[in-house]
Amino acid sequence: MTDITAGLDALAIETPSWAYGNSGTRFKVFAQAGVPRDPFEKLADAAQVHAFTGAAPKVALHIPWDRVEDYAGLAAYARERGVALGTINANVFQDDDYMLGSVTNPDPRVRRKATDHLLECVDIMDATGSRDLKLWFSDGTNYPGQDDIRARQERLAEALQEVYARLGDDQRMQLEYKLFEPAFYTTDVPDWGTSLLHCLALGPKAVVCVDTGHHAPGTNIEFIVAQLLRVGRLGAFDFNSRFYADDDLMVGSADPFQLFRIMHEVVRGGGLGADSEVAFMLDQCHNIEPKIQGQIRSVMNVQEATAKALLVDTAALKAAQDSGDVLGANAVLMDAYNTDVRPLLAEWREAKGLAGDPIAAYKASGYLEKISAERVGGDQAGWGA
Ligand code: LRH
Ligand code: MN
Ligand code: MN
Repeated sequence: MTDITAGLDALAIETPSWAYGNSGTRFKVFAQAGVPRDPFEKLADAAQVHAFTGAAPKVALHIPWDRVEDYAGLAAYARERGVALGTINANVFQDDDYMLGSVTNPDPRVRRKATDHLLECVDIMDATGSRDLKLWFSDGTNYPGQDDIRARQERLAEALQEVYARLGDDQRMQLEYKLFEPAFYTTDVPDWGTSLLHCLALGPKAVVCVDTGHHAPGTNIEFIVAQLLRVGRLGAFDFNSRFYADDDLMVGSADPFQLFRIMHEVVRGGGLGADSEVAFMLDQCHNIEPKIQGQIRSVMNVQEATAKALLVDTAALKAAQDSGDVLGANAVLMDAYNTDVRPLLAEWREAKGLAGDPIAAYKASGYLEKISAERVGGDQAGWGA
């Protein structure tokens, strides 16, 4: 139990500010009562997730969705509510200028504008005390011949180099990849290999972000996790679930077994613990589910997968593996996965003075009723903004 307790204590999940606002698909954004009207209210909601789970102490921002005058003030506001500001997510995908790309655009003026935004995000990190800058580029092409694939890589490398040089000693750059969408023929950072190549060229402060929804169906994500941990370049997760593509559903909802397998590799590779530098972030869009409750559920799902991974009898697993006992090794892993860890997690929470059932406690708190009455006219998600 002690190892499991220590492992769970070490698990700090970062929730995304954009999950608290209204969001939707390209077909419809469904407005919900009580959604935040500004970044401060998003932080207040994120603080509720931490208050009820004890496991979500950080909140990631997305710029410009969370643009404010005074970022140090925003960080202070977060601290007053018991949370801290985490990763700064840059946004170079929602401007008319970026139709043909941002940092890989053939037009140097557009590239300059995009790179300047990334540099501005580092200024914001200085003010908020954030360690990580997360970069995801929607850049790519839709048709063969549309642009020079290799030239786009050179432009990307140049922009990344400029931003990397601006990072402080304790700051990092996370390069997120995504197979496709919105570009459908080539994407400039489509996979972990491309991301890793750029990171290796940049230096140790550049690390890969694995968004679990950004792969081809059937991709073995835990293999990628194991590889990146081996070379010290797994910077972060953007956790979510998918049935088809980048569905952004609650993590652990579509495939809890995959989440367990990923967390098993994280534990195996030293990605969880006091000296780990892996950021565990959620990147979800709650379209039809209540926002705060959806985040609480996701945090609980990650905790459950982690507790199961921590339960793996590593000595028995190694003995079975070393002796070529295929079924025995598989059984060790499945024993852990098939354990009901909910009582153990309730105990872990109660030992911290929290309710054993965070969802029930949150629902009973009346917070949703309170914000629904107080907040009128909230509509800034990210996607709609
Ligand atoms: C892109 C992405 C990226 C963005 C977020 C809103 O699909 O995963 O992380 O910043 O969605
Ligand atoms: Mn993401
Ligand atoms: Mn995504």
